[in-house]
Amino acid sequence: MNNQQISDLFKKIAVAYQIKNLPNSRFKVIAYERASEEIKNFPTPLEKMWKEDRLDEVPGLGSSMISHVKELFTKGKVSHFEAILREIPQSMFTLLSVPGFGPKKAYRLVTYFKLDNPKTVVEDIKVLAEKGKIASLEGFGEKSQKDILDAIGQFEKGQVKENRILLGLAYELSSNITEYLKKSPLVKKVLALGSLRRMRETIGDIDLAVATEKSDEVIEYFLKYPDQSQIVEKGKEGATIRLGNGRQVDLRVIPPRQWGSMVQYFTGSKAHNIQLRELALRKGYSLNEYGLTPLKNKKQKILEFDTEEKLYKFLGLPRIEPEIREDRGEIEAAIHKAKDQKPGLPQLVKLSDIKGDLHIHTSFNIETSHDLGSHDILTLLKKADSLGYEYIGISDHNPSQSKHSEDKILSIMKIRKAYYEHKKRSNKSIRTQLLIMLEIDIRPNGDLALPNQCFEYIDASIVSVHSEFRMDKEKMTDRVLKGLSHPKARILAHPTGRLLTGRVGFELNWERIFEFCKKNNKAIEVNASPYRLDLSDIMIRLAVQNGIKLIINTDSHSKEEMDNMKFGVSQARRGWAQKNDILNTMRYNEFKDWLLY
Ligand code: DGT
Ligand code: CA
Ligand code: CA
Ligand code: ZN
Repeated sequence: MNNQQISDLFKKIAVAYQIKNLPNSRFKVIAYERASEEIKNFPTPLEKMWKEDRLDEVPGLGSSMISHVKELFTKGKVSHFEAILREIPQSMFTLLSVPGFGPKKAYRLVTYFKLDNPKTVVEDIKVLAEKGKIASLEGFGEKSQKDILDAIGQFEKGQVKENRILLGLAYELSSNITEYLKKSPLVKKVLALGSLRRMRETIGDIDLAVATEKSDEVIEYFLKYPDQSQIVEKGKEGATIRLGNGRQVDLRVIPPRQWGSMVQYFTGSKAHNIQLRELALRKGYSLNEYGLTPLKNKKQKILEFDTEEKLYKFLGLPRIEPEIREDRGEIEAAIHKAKDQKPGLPQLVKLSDIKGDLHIHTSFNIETSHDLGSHDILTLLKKADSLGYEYIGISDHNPSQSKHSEDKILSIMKIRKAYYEHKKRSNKSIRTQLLIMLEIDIRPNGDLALPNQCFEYIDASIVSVHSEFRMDKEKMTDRVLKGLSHPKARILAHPTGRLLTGRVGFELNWERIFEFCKKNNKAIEVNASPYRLDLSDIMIRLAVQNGIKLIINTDSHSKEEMDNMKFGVSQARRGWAQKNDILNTMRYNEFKDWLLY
């Protein structure tokens, strides 16, 4: 079984617990849903982890789950799972892939109407709804019967509930394949396309293109990729495989002279391509992956483009950066630019513009109620130096208030400052400057979780919400603004608290937040962790339009995570952010002036 299949199985178990509704079901549901997400996003096949006796390294797997997974690999099934699933009709799981159907609704319908054929269940429900039989069911009604028919209509057009992985994982998987492909001397160029090139926060499948004159050989070589677990499709111009973890990879091969058209087409987005096709039609061509085909003069040959620049130029546009090819106004902006009118396309911020990272956790134990980092200050400073950063901010979580007296916290904070300063002085070869910061919880009443006399021992602070997410929007806004109003609170970190693996995050009144930040010179974080990417691209765009200053931070808990900066920068680019929207593109002296303001 590959990771995708195990993830699906775990999701089924979560659903089964939800339906059973036993006293402790609620916790099981949450635990299995979380594990299902983690497994789906885990880069290594669980079977390999099992063989190496490393299942305990898979996040979200508790000890009982580990024993179930072991049983799965040794016996091919799990008796505990079979017992749970026994009373649940398989047909309801089919129904769950239709948008708009949750476990309770699906279970109610299949049991009430005794629909136990997974192959016909969707059609059966449709017929019942058309006959008006569902509306009369208690708790359903006309409206919900119509919604069901609409949802099935969409399902029949091919829309299923989304099954996507995090950008961070897709990036890693695709880098490995790219590296493999580059080893073949026949491969001239390799590029990841689709949503991955556009750096969307989640990815459906991985698309890759190779430029070569020897397509057959390259396709054969691709099919021998060591982590290939299944060949889904093989043709003259490409192939599709499945990886060990179940994820699908589409490869296209193309001669270099058509490279530009091919990568443009499969970078998408679909919506962007549709707009571009309109422009082509107006010039008398149809746009496809091979080039521009003349509409009238059929004898005229197809126009080929070896670079994207040339293709865009032919259509009267400058090349548009992949991250903003979403049909969110980029083509209009590019046309304006071409006519030399404002506003044109933005000069998007680049990874190389970043001069520092202000949200990094160390292993120095200040007894917080959250997690520590796994590396010490010197290791992190060296890593920062190797990234070419002029400065970093160490933002450990504040010491736990429930476990310590104020005096104790004060003494911890003094020791911490002295320790960091000593360590920094001890290694003169590190050029990166150190800012001693702290990530402070904003408590439900808006107070910061640090006694006031302790602020003397930090340069500045990041503030963030880590508890009590379920609050009324305006109350949550009051809470955040009160926390941010402390003079040393400079940055609001992971502003919505969302997790891309399933936590929606809380709502804020953004008009009030933006107004406050502008008036009081505060910054909002773009958290680069692939699990968060918070703010989202759309919110970044809104912040930029409102003139809000942003900071891109990795929220690293290890030196390796400091490489996640690229994911934050890509989201900022997707939000049309330019260099001067991002504070940590400033040189050290300028940044320090802002921070210590
Ligand atoms: P994903 O895989 O769901 O994360 O999203 P994408 O954008 O990678 O979509 P995918 O893999 O279905 O297709 C890759 C690109 O190929 C897509 O962004 C645009 C292009 N493409 C695919 N199908 C069509 C189509 O029917 N019309 C047009 N114009 N472009 C298409
Ligand atoms: Ca794709
Ligand atoms: Ca694809
Ligand atoms: Zn943090």
